[in-house]
Amino acid sequence: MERSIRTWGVAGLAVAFLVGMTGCGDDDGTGSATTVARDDVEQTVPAQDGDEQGQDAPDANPCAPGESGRLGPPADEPADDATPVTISGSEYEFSGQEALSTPGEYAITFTNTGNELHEFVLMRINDDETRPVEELLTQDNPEEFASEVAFAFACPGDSSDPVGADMSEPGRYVAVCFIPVGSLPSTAAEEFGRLGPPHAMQGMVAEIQVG
Ligand SMILES: [Cu+2]
Repeated sequence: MERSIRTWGVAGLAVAFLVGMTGCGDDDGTGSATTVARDDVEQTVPAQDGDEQGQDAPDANPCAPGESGRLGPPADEPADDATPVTISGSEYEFSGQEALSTPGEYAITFTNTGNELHEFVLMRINDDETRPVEELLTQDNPEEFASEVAFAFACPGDSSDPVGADMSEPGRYVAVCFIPVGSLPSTAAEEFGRLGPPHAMQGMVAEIQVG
């Protein structure tokens, strides 16, 4: 599957969240949500420009009362014979990802058991990439060493629709959450650009060896 990588790397981590949010703002979600290519992201939100990030805040908090509870483009439908798996996210860790260690097609339901907003970004790391995940997280060129496999998002106490994840190719996969620390359903949209570091920096990242 060819999909743009939302973002990667410390400098642009919060951008992943903001890009997704912008795509599902105050419209009705009829196909206008898009995945923004890295170059576009960098143009929109210059790295090292923290004072300016507030101006790129999303139109709406997806978990505020009356909002959709959804983030980003519609999920890829799972294959009919995909194995259902539930992954949980909370502050600040994933659980249940061991169920993904066998090569195959999965239908992943992401459940948020925490108090903050959480996302499940699943990437496959290229076979020729040997650096540890901790080091890869500091890079800002993820398209050169990884590709996106699946994306899901859930508000506190809620679950995503099942999303298809083709993990039939053995290798190193990584699940990561880029949502900034302090993201609550009550957080005003304009505050998202001024919140803490991404959850990944607090440990919400899990390497999954498949095969
Ligand atoms: Cu998170």
